Parts: sequence; structure tokens; C-alpha cells
Amino acid sequence: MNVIVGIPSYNNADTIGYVVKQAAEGLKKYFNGGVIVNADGGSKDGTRNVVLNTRVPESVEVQSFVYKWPIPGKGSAMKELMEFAREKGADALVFVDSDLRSITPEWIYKLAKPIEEGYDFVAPHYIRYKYDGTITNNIAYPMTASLYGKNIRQPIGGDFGVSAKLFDVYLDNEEVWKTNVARFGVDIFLTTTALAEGFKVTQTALGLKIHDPKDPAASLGPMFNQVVGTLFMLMKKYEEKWRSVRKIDEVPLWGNAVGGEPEPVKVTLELLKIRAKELFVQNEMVLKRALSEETFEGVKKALKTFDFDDVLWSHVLFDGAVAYREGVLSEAEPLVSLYFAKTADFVEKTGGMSTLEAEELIRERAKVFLEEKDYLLERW
Ligand SMILES: Nc1nc2c(ncn2[C@@H]2O[C@H](COP(=O)(O)OP(=O)(O)OP(=O)(O)O)[C@@H](O)[C@H]2O)c(=O)[nH]1
Ligand SMILES: [Mg+2]
Repeated sequence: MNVIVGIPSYNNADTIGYVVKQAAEGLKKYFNGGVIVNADGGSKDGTRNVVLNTRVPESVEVQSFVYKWPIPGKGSAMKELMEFAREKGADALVFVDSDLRSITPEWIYKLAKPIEEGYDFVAPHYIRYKYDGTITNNIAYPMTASLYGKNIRQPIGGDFGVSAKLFDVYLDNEEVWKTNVARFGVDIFLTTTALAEGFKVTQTALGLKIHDPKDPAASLGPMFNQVVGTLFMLMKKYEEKWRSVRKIDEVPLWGNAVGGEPEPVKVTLELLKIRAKELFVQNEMVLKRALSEETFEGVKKALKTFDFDDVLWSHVLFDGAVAYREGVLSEAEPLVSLYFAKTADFVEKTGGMSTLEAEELIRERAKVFLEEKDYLLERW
């Protein structure tokens, strides 16, 4: 099988050499070599030099380019990585992030091999610290599971295996690449499209994910807007696909589960609360129009106590999707204060819990979203 590893980057000189090295070992060991290609967003820290100067086995070729698509973002890099892989006639493209510290050669095998076995999309499955991936845990996971009915735990993990068949599907409509899909919306776009278009999807057990984590209130606002905006956009597009889904199917986990204890990730609880309150006040007018009366009253209360239950949270996202569909919201951004508040609630509730116990709460959340789906259908 002809495998290409694609790595998007923007100022990742400190970490990308390790990723290239591990990917190269994986290609050599499991696929008799292959191509690693880096799509960079114009890094100023010598990222591309690091890529091109990393020593790799002879059977592996390394390339690097600056993508041309005019929107700066991870999605633009991934778009051009797919174009590259399509041109080269690859059977599979494996995406891996350039800030990974826990990647091993086996990751390449685990992301590519299922494609040889007939899967078209391989989603990652990892062990992450309870405070890493707050957009995944609060939004992408429960929304994807409850809407599309597939229990994919990491729909926006970033490390994916994609079959050649899917390149054409993803690249088919150029317009979509002018939206937030060109930025951090790309991951939810890839996963949702594979599910909604009925492709064969699996998860693959990668073990620990250790990367450069972000403190939510300090740096996840724009990412929230891009991911949730894309999710809402796709809800409009795929209305007919999610409407009738009333259960969540398990998705097979390929390979043996790998254990490990994740490194703690720091979350500044006080900053979450302060930003939640500030941003709520700034967006109160539009939120009053976007949310149902009941939801609006509920969140006002939740912002005082930071007790933000999953039923209320599902209604916030469902109301948001409806408001987006109706044009009341043109972006997801006004909702960011509520994501911060919900994250504060989660940090407080799970303070004394192990990662596994917190994981249980997150899995329950998807079920709550499914139970509340009638609420969405009534308002849609
Ligand atoms: N080319 C390009 N790559 C980007 C850009 N932004 C992020 N990336 C790459 O996309 C990958 C993921 O970005 P991160 O910033 O680590 O985001 P993340 O891990 O998905 O999100 P967190 O879980 O919040 O840390 C990394 O390989 C980045 O280098 C960009 O603007 N251009
Ligand atoms: Mg990262």
C-alpha cells in the first residue's frame, strides 16, 4: 500500500522534527517506505528547515511546501496535502499534527492499515488528560454522536487516516474551503462528511496524546468559533441525515487498546469564569434572540453558580444551530461565553476525579444529547 504522511504546520520547529522521525520509522517498518510531506503556513521559526533536515531512512522521501490557498489555517494545509496525495496516487493519507510528543511509528500503521482492510476514514482514539480537548468533550463528541449516531470519541483529534476515495469527496466543492473549514473547522468537516456520506469509519487505538495543550479561556475562543461554526453549517447541509437518528452505534476500535497515565494539562478556572461573564454581557442582546426564553434564563442562572448541566448545555447548542440556520447567528462566536461557563462547570465537577471517572461523565453527556434530540427537532 502506498501511504503518504501529511503534516500541517505553523511555527512548530521545536516539535516537528520528532514527528517526522517517528513517521519515517513507521513508513519504513510497516510500508517499505513512503513519502512524508509538510504543508506549512509560512512559519517564521524555521519549521520547514527542521523538516527537510531531519534524518530519515533511505526508503522515505521528505518534502515540504508552503500552501497557496489564501486563507491561513490548518484546513488550507490539509486541503493541499490531499491534493498532493491525490496527484501522487496514494492509497492512503495519514494526517498527524506537528506538535505531537507521544507519536510512535505504530501510529502510522494504526492510522493507515485499516484503510487497506476496507475502511475509508480512521479516527484517532486516545487517552487524554481530563482537561485536554474541552471543545471535543463538550461539543464535538456529544454533538457528533447524538446527531449522526456514531460513537466516535475524538471527531476532531486531528490525526486521521483517509482513503483515496475520500479525497475526491472532500475536494469536490471548492466553496467549502472558503469557510472555517480552511481553519480549525477542518477536522469536524472531515469526520462529519465521512459519516454523513456513509463511508466506512473506524477508530484506532493510539494510546496517550501528548501535545502542546492550550488553556481554554486564554486561547480557544477562535477555535471554538471555527469548529462550532462548521458544525452548524454541516447540520444545515446534512439535515436529512441526522434527523431520523435515534440511537448511538458503537464504532469499532481497531487494534489493541494502549494504556498510560496522561500528563496534567493546566486550565485556569478563574479566567474561565471571568471571561464567561464578560463575554456574556457583551453578547447578551444577540444571545437573547438566539436562545429560547427557557434556555436564556437557564444560562443566566448558570453564569452565577457555574452549575451548568448537560441538558441545558445541549439546549444551548441546539438553539445555536437553529439560530444559525435561521440567520440570527452568522457565526458561533456569541456562544463562546457559554462554552467557557460549561468548561468551568466541568473543571469544578471533575476536580477530584481520575481521568477515567471524568471520561464516564463525558460518555453520559452524549446520551443526554440524544435524549434531548426531540427538543432540537421541535425547534428546527
Ligand atoms: N499550516 C498551518 N497549520 C496550522 C495552522 N494552525 C495550526 N496548524 C497545525 O495544525 C495542527 C494542530 O494545531 P494545534 O494548534 O496543535 O491545535 P489542536 O491540537 O487541534 O488543538 P488543541 O487541542 O486545542 O491544542 C498542528 O500541526 C499545527 O501546526 C495554520 O494556521 N497553518
Ligand atoms: Mg495540538
